[in-house]
Amino acid sequence: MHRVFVVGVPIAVFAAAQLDQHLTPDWHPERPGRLDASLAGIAEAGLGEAVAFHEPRLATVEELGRVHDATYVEQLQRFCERGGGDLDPDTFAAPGSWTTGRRAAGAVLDAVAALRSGSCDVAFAAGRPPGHHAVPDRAMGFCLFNNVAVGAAQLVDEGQRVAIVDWDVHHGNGTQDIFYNDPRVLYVSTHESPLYPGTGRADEMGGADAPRGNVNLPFPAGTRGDVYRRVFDEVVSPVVAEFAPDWLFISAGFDGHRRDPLAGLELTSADYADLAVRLQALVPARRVVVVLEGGYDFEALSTSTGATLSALIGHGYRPEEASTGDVGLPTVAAARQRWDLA
Ligand code: OKP
Ligand code: ZN
Repeated sequence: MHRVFVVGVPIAVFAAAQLDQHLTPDWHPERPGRLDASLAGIAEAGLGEAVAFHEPRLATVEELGRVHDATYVEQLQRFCERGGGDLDPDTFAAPGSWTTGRRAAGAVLDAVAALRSGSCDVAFAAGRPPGHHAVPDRAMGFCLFNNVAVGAAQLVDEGQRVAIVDWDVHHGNGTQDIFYNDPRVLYVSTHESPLYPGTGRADEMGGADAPRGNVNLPFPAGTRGDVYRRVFDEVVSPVVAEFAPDWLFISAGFDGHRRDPLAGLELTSADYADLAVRLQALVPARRVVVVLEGGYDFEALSTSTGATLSALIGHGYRPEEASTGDVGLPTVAAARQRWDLA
């Protein structure tokens, strides 16, 4: 098939060396080097020619204010300016975290703008720290600002319908909270359970104004790609299709990979590629924004980033095989019932 690109290249990546100014303690899994590992996977996938790299801008205080309380944003700025420190037992702010955090959110806004202008087919916002645990008034679980929510909120303010599919191994409690009662945003999370942060029960299906707007799919440790493909085919795809979003954000953490040290799912990079293709089919062309969340094994970050982006532009880079197995199958059956898809 012949494809025409008006201007630019298939993949726009928003990432920058400055994102490593969010310095974390030596032992911390969310560390500088994660982005290099993720981006290295793009080269290993042979996508060099297909990718343009851009330095992301800083989200403004006003843009952050679409999802965060003004007092929290101000407090975080002052905390960083005074040298930073612990925000909770595993969330840190360094002096550079104020700009780094705003840049990670800005990367999502830039990604949306690039897709809109037609300068790319797929956009990847490769920021750190991740964002999906951050709630309106507080940092949490390595996250300072809810990057994906900042991007979604901007589109919602413009009247667009947005689906956020969060395949990070952890439940995105912050994203869920922010949009729980918002009928213009569908939030779907596959996650390992039990696991940090302990939220994400299947019976949380949306607030009074958005009664089918929140889909939680908790899976046991040991779940593999076959079961994820099934739940995407049998639950995620029909529910997202029914919602009919204009845009789809992937909260793309790669910590469900079998190599990841923080969790127990057993996905491979090829599994992520398969999931990405399924999601891309649910929105018009040039409306998929891939947002990096977690992922703490460098090799898994590389292969999974490469395989995911490759799949989204129709290349077949699969450095590992898809994984198979039945663990977690009951979650799929239960979700089909719950969502009237039986
Ligand atoms: C961030 B993201 C128990 C361990 C807490 C926090 C994990 C945050 C993951 N104190 N671990 O979703 O990848
Ligand atoms: Zn995670």
